[in-house]
Order: sequence, then structure tokens, then C-alpha cells
Amino acid sequence: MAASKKIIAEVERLRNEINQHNYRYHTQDDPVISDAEFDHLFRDLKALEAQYPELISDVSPTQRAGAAPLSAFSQVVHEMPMLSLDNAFVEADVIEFDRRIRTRLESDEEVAYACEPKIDGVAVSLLYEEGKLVRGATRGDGTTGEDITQNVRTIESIPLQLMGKGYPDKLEVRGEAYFPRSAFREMNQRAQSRGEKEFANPRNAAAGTLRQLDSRLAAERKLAMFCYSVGLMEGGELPEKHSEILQSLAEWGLRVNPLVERAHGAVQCVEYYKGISGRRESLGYEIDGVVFKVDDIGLQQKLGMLTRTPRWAIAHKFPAEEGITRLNDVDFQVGRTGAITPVARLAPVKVGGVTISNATLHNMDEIARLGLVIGDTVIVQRAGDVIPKIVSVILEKRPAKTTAIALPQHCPACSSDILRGEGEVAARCTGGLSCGAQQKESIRHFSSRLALDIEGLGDKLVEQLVDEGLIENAADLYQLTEKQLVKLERMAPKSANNLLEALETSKETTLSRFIYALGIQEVGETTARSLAMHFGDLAGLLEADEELLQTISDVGAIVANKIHHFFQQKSNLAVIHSLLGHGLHWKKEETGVITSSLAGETWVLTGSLHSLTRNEAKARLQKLGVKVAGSVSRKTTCVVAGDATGSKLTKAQELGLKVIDEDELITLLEEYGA
Ligand code: 5U1
Repeated sequence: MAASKKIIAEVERLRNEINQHNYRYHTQDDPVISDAEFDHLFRDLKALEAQYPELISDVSPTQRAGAAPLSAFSQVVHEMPMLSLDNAFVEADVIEFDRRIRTRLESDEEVAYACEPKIDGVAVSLLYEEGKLVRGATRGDGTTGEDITQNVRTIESIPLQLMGKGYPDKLEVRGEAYFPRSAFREMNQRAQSRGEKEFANPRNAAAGTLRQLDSRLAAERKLAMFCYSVGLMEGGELPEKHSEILQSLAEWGLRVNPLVERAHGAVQCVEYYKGISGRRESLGYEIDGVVFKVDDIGLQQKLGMLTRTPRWAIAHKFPAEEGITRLNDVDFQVGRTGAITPVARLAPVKVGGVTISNATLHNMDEIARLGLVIGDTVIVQRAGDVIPKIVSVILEKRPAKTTAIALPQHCPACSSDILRGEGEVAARCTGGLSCGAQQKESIRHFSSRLALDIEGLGDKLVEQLVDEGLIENAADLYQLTEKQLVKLERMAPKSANNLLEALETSKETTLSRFIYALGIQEVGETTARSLAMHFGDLAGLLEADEELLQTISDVGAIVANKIHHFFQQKSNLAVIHSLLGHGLHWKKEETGVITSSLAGETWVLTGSLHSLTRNEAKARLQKLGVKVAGSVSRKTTCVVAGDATGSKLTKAQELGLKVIDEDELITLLEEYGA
């Protein structure tokens, strides 16, 4: 049955009433009815919409979280870039900011500023057309963000439909979405009771929530938003002062921070900062400073912008929070690429309401810079969501008995040698093929396109195989059975068989691919090819000392050292022998350079190639005695132009140089047998 006029009017009335109460509750923080009364209205509206689905509209308060999960976010190009703010850390920076402004404006008059708390959340853009919320987007890099409309619609303090009159036809409002402290605490308590991972802080939680592909999950998390500026605006007018624009936004139902104040000159700005700083802990949300903006929009326009920041605004940040504690120990962790990171184990200390017992030390240079020893009393700093760090040692408190911090010689995960090349910051484990901490990364690399190119073995599957305990290293891949594979989630017998076939096919490879697949640090595709061409077989490479390795093109002292160490690790050799035992093989690699009439010529590659990689093209040309250069000059003999070329091709044409395409290059390489 079609809805009668009376029903339509009732639906409209309920929506308006619910919107009003939502506004009173979420935006003004001043509810006038009880939760039970509100629920009653909401249920009435839902019931009518269920009975008359044709009356459901996008802006109905019942439609905040009804969307189906997305597979990915689409991109949004901001018509006006979303700016960031320059920072002031001390009073003098604010005074200097104010002075710069008056100098630019060539005025001695006191400047009026709008002062606002700086919310520690996630910048969001909201686009309203004819008063309707049509898009929500993240800031991204300031130019391109992600379309998070579905998630933004779940935030109750964001109106789906603007209220009142006089809003522009098109209005982009910007602000900060954030987790109120209470909602954050409740969510983490819930996560804890379910044995789920807790969020480190409200900002991370807000960012994670806005990046949920399933808006129903976002709706369960009670985010909020404060609006602080207007981006794009068409078909309307706004007041000439920033503080008045904020008032207009509030009249249209958008949530504006109630602590916004006007200040005259730097001294009042600093007073505002001190006042907010004193209230910081009592606020229901986290802030990391305050923002000062020249209030007069005309003056803002006169002042203009630098590349990413306006000259007319500055964020006066609170200092990072610090605590004093004792360094009990230093552990060494291995990352997924083998980098060894020292981690400080501290006597637990509360910093800004959070208990800290670990801090990153980054690398051995940092330890040396701090002059740190175990037993020291240290100052730790926590800034936002950044991992806490040790900023200094209190030498006066150093005890008589301390222990020096030494880089371990062997990897804590696999006992392979740890190597720190001369001049290198990071120390690394050399057990790439066999190290438990690196296993997923090393298997993923082993199966990648330029390595063994195992079709169907993507990152997710590698993860599953390792997590299920089916494989520990690349050689284990060749022991997998159909029976094991079909037991995996989302693995049909056909996919299992395809994978087994792909593994079988991958056994026939080339020596250079195999060397590259081992994942030796610093050995990319080109070096792997040079090694393969030089040695022709694996045995020679395994036995080579550093001196011999350094005679090979592309191999310097550091790379030679890495290669040598890699093959010194018994555990790596065990995996290599196991791979060979599973039947991996290749034709003996041709060594040496082919005599060709191209020898001595200089070629340049530009644009993207399709049938071969740029490194492959380079190596094959080098085999013919051609020098491959990075830039075009009069000395260039020939330019190979792939797709999407740029200035190199233009220059080649200007100089009248010979230019060939990828097909011609391949024909030529094949003619010469390179
Ligand atoms: N309160 C406030 N935060 N905040 C952040 N105002 C404000 N303004 C900003 C940013 C990035 O940018 C202006 C340049 C609009």
C-alpha cells in the first residue's frame, strides 16, 4: 500500500525530531530527552520505513550504517589541497609568527587571531551539495585522499543534512574526526575482554576506524568530529572572519569546538595556549596543541601560502610528554628483512597517562649517540602515537655497576651471523633463507616474478602456509601435497593442483633467477645476472672469496662481504641443498661478452618496457659491449623508447639521435644472441 500524505508527514516529523535530538546530544552536548525516549522515536521511524520502504532516503537518521562492505576505497582528488600547519614549539616561535605576519602585511596594528584546540585525530573533508552530505574523504597526501563516505556517515555528530538556511549550494567542510576518550576506553575494554588486540591510542583507533571497509564496524565505534574550516564553496557567501564562519557552520548543524576564542596579538595567543594547556587532561578528547589563525579572511588571502602550509596559521604544539626511569636491559629484535633493532627494556613508568616499559633505540649509532649503558637512568619521551624513545641519559645518576650494550654476534631468531657493514647504520642477520623472523619475506621474494615466478603463490598464501606450519623456508614449498593444500581456507582442489603444477614448472629456471631468489642482501636482479654470467654455475659462487667476488662487475667490497657471509651460513646452505635435492635446475649459464658491432656504443633506455625488464634489457645490451647510460647527450648512440616516455625522448629527438622501440630492441638482441 502506498504511503498516505499523513504517513509521509509523520516520517518527516520523526526525522526532524530525531535530527534535532541528535544535534542536541552529539553536537551541543545538551540532550533534552532521555535515551529511552530517543530510542522510542527511532524505533517508530524504523517501523514506518520498514512498512513504506519507498520513503527511505539517504539523509534519514536510520541510514547511517546500512552500506554493504567495500572491496577498496576509491580515490578523491581534493579540488583545493588540504593543507597542513607549520608548528611552533615555544613561546618565541609564536611571537616570531606574529611578527612575520605584521611584516608581510606592512602593519604595526595588532592582528586578531582565532584560537582553537588542535584535536589529535584524523583530518577529514565533508562535501555537502544542496545541504546533503554527498562525500567524506581522508586528507591523504593533501592532494589525493580516499573516499570514506560510508564510514563518515556513521559519525553521529556529522549531519547527513545541514540544518537551517543560507548554506552554500556546494560546501566542503574540513575538520578532525577523533575518538572521545570515554568511547576509546570502552572499545579497548571490550577488545580486551574478547581477547582481541587493543588500540595503542585514540588517534590510531580513529584512523583504523575510518579505514574500515565495512561501515557496520565503523558504526560500532563511536567517533566524533569537530569542524574547523571550509574548503571548496560555490553558490553562496560566507562571513569575512574565520571565527564567524565557524559560527555559521555551527548554525548549520556542524560541530565546532566550543573552546574557540579570539585573541589580539601574540601575547593573548600565548595566554590562550597556557589556558588550554591547563585544561588539557580534563577534556573529553585528546589534543596535541592549539592553532592560531589570522581571523580576517581578506588578510589570510593577502598572506597566502607556502607549498603545503598557509602563512596565516600556526599550530602551537604541546611539548612531548616525558618521564624518568631506569634502563633494565636491551633486547635485539630481527625485523622481517633481517634488520636488527635494539629495544630498551625499562622499569615501567607512567608518561602522559600511559605506562611505558619499552622504547626503541633504532640502531647501535643511537646507543652510541646517547652514551647509554644498562643500569642508566634515562629520560623517555612519548609524543602522540610514536613509539616512546629515550632522549637522554642522566649521567649524575649512573650507578657504579653498569653493563655495556653490545651488538650480538648471532641472530636471536636463527643464530646466523649478524653483519654490520662498514658505514652502514643497520646491522642485519645473514640467515635470509632460514631465519624464522624473515621466513615470510624470504619465501615471498623467492616466489616473486623476477625470481622463481611461482604463479598463484601470493603474499596471502605464503602467510597462510607459514602460519599453518606447512612451510618454514622456500625449499619446503616443494614438499607440499594436495592433501595439505586443500585443507587451507579458500583453497579448492583445482587451485591446489594449479599451485603444485606451478611449483613443478618453477623447478626449471636460470642460474641468475635462482641467485636473485636467494634474497642475499644487496644482490638485486642485475648483480645476480653478473654473478651467474661470471661463474656459470653455483659451485663456483659458493666457493668464491671476497677478493674474487670484487672482480665482478656490480660487486664492490660491501656486496662481496654480504654474498660471502650469506654462503658461510650453514643454515642457508642447507636450504640451497634442499632446493637442489627437490630438482631445481638450470642450463649452464653462458659467460662472457658476445663480440658485436655495437661494442663501445652508448645507449639509453627510457619509458616502460613490457616483454623484458629494464635491468634485463640493460644486462643483455651490456653483454654486447654496449654501455647503458642514464641520460641522453650528444654522445648517445641510440635511445630505446618504451611506453610513457618523457624528457629523454624529447631530448633525443631534438638532438636527432637514433630512436628504436622495444620490438626493434628485442629483434636486435635476438639477432646477436644476447
Ligand atoms: N583546530 C584546527 N586544527 N587544524 C588543523 N584548525 C586547523 N586547521 C588546519 C589543520 C590542518 O588547517 C588549516 C590550514 C585549515
